[in-house]
Amino acid sequence: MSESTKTLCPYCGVGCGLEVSPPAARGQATHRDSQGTPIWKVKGDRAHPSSEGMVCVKGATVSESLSKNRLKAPMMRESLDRPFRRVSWDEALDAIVRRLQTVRFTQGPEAICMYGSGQFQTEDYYIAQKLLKGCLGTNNFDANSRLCMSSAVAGYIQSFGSDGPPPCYDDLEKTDCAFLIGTNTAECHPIVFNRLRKHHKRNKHVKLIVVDPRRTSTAEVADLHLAIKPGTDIDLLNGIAHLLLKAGDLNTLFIDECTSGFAQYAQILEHYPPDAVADRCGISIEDLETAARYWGESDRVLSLWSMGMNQSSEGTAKVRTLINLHLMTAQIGRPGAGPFSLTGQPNAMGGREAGGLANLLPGYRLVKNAEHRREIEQFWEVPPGRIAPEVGRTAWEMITGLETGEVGVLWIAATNPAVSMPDLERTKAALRRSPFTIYQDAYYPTETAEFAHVILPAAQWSEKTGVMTNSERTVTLCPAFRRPPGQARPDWEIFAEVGRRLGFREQFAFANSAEVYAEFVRVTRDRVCDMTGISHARLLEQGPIQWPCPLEETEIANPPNLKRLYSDWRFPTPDGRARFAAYHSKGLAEPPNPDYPFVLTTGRLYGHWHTQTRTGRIEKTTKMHPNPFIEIHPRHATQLGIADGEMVEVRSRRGHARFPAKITRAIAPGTVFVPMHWGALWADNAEANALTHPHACPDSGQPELKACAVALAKVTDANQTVATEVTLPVPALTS
Ligand SMILES: Nc1nc2c(c(=O)[nH]1)N[C@H]1C(S)=C(S)[C@@H](COP(=O)(O)OP(=O)(O)OC[C@H]3O[C@@H](n4cnc5c(=O)[nH]c(N)nc54)[C@H](O)[C@@H]3O)O[C@H]1N2
Ligand SMILES: Nc1nc2c(c(=O)[nH]1)N[C@H]1C(S)=C(S)[C@@H](COP(=O)(O)OP(=O)(O)OC[C@H]3O[C@@H](n4cnc5c(=O)[nH]c(N)nc54)[C@H](O)[C@@H]3O)O[C@H]1N2
Ligand code: SF4
Ligand SMILES: [Mo]
Repeated sequence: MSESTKTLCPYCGVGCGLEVSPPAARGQATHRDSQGTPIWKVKGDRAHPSSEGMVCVKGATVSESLSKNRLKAPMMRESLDRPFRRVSWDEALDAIVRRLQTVRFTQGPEAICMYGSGQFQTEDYYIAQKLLKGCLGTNNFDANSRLCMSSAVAGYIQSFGSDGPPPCYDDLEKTDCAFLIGTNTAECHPIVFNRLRKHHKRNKHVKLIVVDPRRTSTAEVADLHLAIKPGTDIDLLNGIAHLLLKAGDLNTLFIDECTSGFAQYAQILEHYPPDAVADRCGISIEDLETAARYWGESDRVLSLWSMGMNQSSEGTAKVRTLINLHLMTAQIGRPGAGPFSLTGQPNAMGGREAGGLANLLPGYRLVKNAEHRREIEQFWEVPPGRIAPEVGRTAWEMITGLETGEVGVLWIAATNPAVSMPDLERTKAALRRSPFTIYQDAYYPTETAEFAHVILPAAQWSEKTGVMTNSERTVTLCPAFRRPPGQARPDWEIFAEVGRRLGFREQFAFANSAEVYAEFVRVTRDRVCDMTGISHARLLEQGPIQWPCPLEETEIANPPNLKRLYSDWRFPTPDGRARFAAYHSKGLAEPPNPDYPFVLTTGRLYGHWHTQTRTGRIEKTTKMHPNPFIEIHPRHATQLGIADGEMVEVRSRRGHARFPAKITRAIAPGTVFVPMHWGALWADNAEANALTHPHACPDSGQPELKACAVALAKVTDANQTVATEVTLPVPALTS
């Protein structure tokens, strides 16, 4: 392998194209990681349509993480208090199959759960759906996207009749007004931000509005920063709509011909006059009016959102309320306009296509729809009625199912719930009670390994071939260009092998991932996400392809322009109309009170990725963000007698943690911020999720990871507590 390989960055949902080349061309110096292993060179792929050669620090340094602390062989133990012993694949798979069969025939298939990830490739996702939903007959497959994108999915489905972000990245350079709400785009979707920022700088008329309780690096460059109180997004959005309505800034033709439910929505808006809204949001009336004016006066409005909207006990309502604004002004289906949810993970989009949540089936279908179940049963050649009619357990319901004993097997793959789930003490206690946990990851140790009975080594990006879809629906092939370490295997191969051992031979007779993908795209025919024109071979030959891409379009000379969804203003609802939603704001699930007077919000930093399994092993990114911290407004720091860098004890109703204070005016008074990246392996007692609660949106099941009530105190010698000690059994891993 001496040629360079074109692939996709395996971090965020921007989905930048990368070009990687082997550690050293003949006669050149070899780059090595800190453990002395030669590393692959990475640069941006100029030919990739989404990123045009740009990359951020995470993409640029990814190859340094690929060889360190890798899991190389399966391991097993009888109970969590025993050490792991190295076992063969055969022995591990036998134990898994035996346990699956026992649980299936004693407790029923609904006692089997898999918790997967937006870091799967589409092939991994698809095979997992076929195994759980089609063969075993349980919809208990959920992914970490439940904590991430599920409110966007529910919002799109309810408003438009289908999932699928309508805009594309070209719209970043075509818009007159970018409305960024609940997204720190500069740090979390840096290349999307670069494209938007260039356009904003070059064109003086272009407005950039940022809605975020923190003055993030995204907010720094905005024309208007609305530092709303956490959880007041619906107030703000309804308040903007109220003003648009009053000013007559609507598109009545679009409302009449292409939507339903406007009258009810207009009624709700009466309750959102500017003075009341400004007061509830904690912003000035003037700023609110400016936002409405920017929106109303712009020909093309593009909204971008992410976790500040989705991770909420009213996440779906927030998303739909934002979509309302687009519907009343017909800001959709045309260049530079539309509601654009930025996906978090590299392939959360592919997961949605493949049906990778407990309420979904492949090809943007729904478990609750009998016709959809029948179509998939026929496609998979399983008996009618095999796919359960009930929605499966969400990620959090898997945890509560462990508490009640209803879950007999929990299979976790490509996610680290012992850091990323809400209410960590409760999560860990439930994991400790699990009768049988399979954990399939690329690295060892991770925090979740402590809770596993069987550990399976996964080949990761760079070691397996598969596809991923980014936020703008562009599908990129990620070919294997390195060998997996030790005995690690691609996730889909592990699932397929278990399927065959369970007796489903025909269903899992795939020779390679190209065959898996070929089967998958057939199930998307005539759906909104039609990908029948895409194959591994075409991706390899032509480069990335955006969907919809029906096979027929690839065979005609001038295919229609499908860059944006709904450019004909017809929507995939029964009457072809998009639906307004009339929601009142409910506010936070756990509002502050005198005992817990602060709202804690949590989120991300530019250089780190989630639970640090990769970025914690890269010199540059760890230097960038060496320590956890808590952002506190100077006013409260003074009240509490806390100086910059001093330790602060933070308590919620569920747990406690401690962080050095970072005193800054970038955080609104009354709110504090902690990054999510430090689990038990990377710092003592600095887990954001020790504090958060699991209360979730009733429509999407997405927990409110963005807000909980906390109390703060300065750590003095007198109240020093002993830091939590974590000891993971670490057997020798090299063969
Ligand atoms: N560097 C980096 N980039 C990443 C990731 C990473 O780990 N590191 N992860 C990826 C993933 S999976 C995801 S999901 C995305 C997340 O991308 P983002 O959603 O942009 O990131 P977060 O920091 O989680 O949260 C965004 C902002 O929401 C604000 N916020 C909190 N509460 C509210 C509220 O009530 N209303 C509003 N309007 N805003 C609020 C926070 O202050 C925060 O600045 O990032 C992706 N990109
Ligand atoms: N407080 C708080 N909590 C949050 C959030 C927040 O904003 N605040 N955000 C939530 C969101 S949006 C997300 S997406 C989650 C993310 O949370 P997690 O999913 O727990 O985070 P990661 O660190 O990305 O974990 C991915 C794991 O998959 C492994 N892996 C990588 N590639 C592969 C592969 O190909 N196969 C296998 N089997 N394993 C692989 C990595 O080694 C790593 O252990 O966190 C959620 N939790
Ligand atoms: S913006 Fe996202 S996809 Fe692009 S290089 Fe950075 S982490 Fe990778
Ligand atoms: Mo995410």
